Amino acid sequence: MIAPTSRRPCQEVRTLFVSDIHLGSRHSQCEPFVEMLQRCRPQSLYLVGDILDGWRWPDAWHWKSTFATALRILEDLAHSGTQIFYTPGNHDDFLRNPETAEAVLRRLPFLKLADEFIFEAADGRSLLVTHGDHFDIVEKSAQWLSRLSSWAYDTALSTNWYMSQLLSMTDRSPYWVCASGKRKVKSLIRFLSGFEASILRHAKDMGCQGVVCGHLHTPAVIERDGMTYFNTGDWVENCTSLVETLDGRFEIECYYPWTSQHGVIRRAALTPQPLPLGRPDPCPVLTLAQNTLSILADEASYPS
Ligand SMILES: [Mn+2]
Repeated sequence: MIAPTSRRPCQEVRTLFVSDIHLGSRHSQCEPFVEMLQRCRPQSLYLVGDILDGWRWPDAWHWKSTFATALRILEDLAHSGTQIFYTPGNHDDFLRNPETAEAVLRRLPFLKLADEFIFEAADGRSLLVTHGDHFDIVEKSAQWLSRLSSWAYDTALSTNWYMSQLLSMTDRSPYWVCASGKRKVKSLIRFLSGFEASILRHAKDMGCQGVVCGHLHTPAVIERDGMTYFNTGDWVENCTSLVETLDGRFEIECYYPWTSQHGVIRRAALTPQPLPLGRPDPCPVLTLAQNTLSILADEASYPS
């Protein structure tokens, strides 16, 4: 189960997986992301899509200086030996264009770019690493709807943020309403797409025993039919990453900045829980966000 763990100044880990940072969007939580990167020394780093938000380009493009800091830290990590893999998502799918990819790789030659990677875990399992939008039926069959909902989501994030400022709610996430709204929308997508089932089926076809993805913005670990589904969460609402420790354990870490003690980083570990047998599709996801929020609620009067 979930349990807060102590802060460590700089943690060496075997592998770090992050997704959905949405650099270029005004709602990207880049500061806690940079803080997390500075505290983590991974042997391998997987950028699991929607790292850059090309959909904001050019009109709504919002570049903060911390974005450049994040890129510089990635460069430093690469120079000190971290292998960096990047699988694009739907918001940075311009990287799926070979010419654009080539131009980006000229600037950032340390990146290994591919649509999917097969990752060998320390415990011997093979995990497929991919963003996940290929398994989102709305994204695949009605991209206009996906873009419309992305615009509506962005507007809702802004409204939520301004409301928080107006009401001086400095001790809670400025996106607390959106987090629950987005969960409902993404639950619908999961329901319509059979998201976890279809992505795990694909991973199995690829000879893997599990998958690491993003896209839904909901951190999760699911054990199902001998397969494991990891979702790294996001850096808009949840500020989560998936970590494989040096001794081969998988943990979802939360670097949640909105507590009454500003700047304090919370960290939490989640152990995969087997689902009860006979659950219909779609299965309920064990979400870190809800558990984390309840922990933070105890400590920092976070809204339930
Ligand atoms: Mn996505």
